[in-house]
Amino acid sequence: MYKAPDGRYEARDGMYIDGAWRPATGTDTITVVDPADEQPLGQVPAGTAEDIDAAVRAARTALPRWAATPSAERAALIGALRDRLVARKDEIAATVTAELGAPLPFAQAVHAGVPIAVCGSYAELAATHPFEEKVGNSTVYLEPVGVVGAITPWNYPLHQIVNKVAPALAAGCTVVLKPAEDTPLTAQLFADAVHEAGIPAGVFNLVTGLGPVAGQALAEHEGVDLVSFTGSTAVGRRIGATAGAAVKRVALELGGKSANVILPSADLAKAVAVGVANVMSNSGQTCSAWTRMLVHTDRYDEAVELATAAAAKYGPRIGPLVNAKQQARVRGYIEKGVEEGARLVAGGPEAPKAQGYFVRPTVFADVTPEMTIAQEEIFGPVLSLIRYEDEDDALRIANGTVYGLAGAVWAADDAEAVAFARRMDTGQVDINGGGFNPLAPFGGYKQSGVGRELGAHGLMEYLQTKSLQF
Ligand code: TXE
Repeated sequence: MYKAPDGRYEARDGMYIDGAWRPATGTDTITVVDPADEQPLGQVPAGTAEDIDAAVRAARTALPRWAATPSAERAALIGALRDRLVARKDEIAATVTAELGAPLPFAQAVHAGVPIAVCGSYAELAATHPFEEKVGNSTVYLEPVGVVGAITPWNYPLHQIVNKVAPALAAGCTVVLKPAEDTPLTAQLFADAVHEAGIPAGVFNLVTGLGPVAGQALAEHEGVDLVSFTGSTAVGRRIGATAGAAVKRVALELGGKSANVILPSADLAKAVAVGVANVMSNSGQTCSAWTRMLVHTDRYDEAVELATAAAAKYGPRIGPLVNAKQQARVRGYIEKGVEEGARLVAGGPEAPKAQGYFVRPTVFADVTPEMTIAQEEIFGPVLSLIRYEDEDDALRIANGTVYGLAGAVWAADDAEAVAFARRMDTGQVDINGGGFNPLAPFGGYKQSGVGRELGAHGLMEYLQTKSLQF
């Protein structure tokens, strides 16, 4: 009935709680589907509030000992976890390819490679970060916040888990993870890697399940001290409100509508090529994607031509979207763009294949800043080219959405691009192409969220301060 494993992780029928796989308390299951051909891959249990409660209790019991474990020992265990992920790299890539639909080379390089680098960075940070500092006549201790409830989405299954779990463990927190229902196999594989690394029982716990059931139970549980959520703005708002009412810490990584600003002095061909690749990568399912390309009016037509040609070349290499709901949503946005008067120059709303949740790589020209496709997160392979008259106009457009997660600026020299980037209301900007840095803080201004992930700033999310005066 299920597709053959083909190197990927096979679904497990259980929850990883208190250091062992245990049967779920309920009988409901979630069927995991390959979005490239709509074939079922297996079933995982749909957790209940009872499963969440058991996991939170295990995490609370494990907390005092883990918090008191010397940071060098915690660092060694996070390093061992990284080594287990390295050993299972091909299996991770095959699993993400199966349940998310990502092309295998991309899954190997990005979906497996980047979280391994992030996990390694936290093994190092746990060993080197000062958890104690002197300020005048005080000693300030950085102590773990406590039990973390981590709720993750499907778009980068392993990144989203490692970005939360690695800094939490480095800080001395214990964790209950509720991963996305579309990609639970990667999460189960991760739980096995935690176990193989020898991380003590109860420090990391996994409950698979539905958002409104298991996710909500975790977000509302009074035994959780910090909720770290990545996902939609609608759910993030609710989780933020619940955490606020309970006066508990919260980290929210939500949507984006990032601007790729090409200043008149830039190398246009390079900026457009990298910009198109950025939006099409992961089939557009990236919260930090540069979905709005801002081009000076004098070079606009040339940019449209370049982007159209680049998108046309993309077709065969792009994977499907994660599920039928996302496919319908993205196609709806493409229809909306046409209705509102944007000019379709590549792709379109028609599905390119009868089977699988594919969407065509799509480029819109003549997009104005107030159109729906220029304001709302589409989460698919859809690029909007917007024209600007001068730098102030470009800045007004770049800052003219409710979001502020990422972005890019291109200019003849870095200093010119930096001057512009400093005026953008956004958390991360690539200058003339930039390049991923696992130590650079990532997170949003405005409605893109609260808090930061990655590097020392990501670690701080899981720490609280205690100062002793002498
Ligand atoms: O997100 P959800 P969906 C955006 C993107 C996408 C849209 C919808 O625009 O098109 O969100 O995606 C859990 N209490 N992003 O519907 O529902 C859920 O089980 C507690 C941006 O998949 O927010 C999953 O684990 N938890 C984004 C997680 O929340 C709940 C990545 C995310 O799912 C819950 C993904 C509840 N009531 C989508 N309801 C990014 N920022 O990277 C759901 N969940």
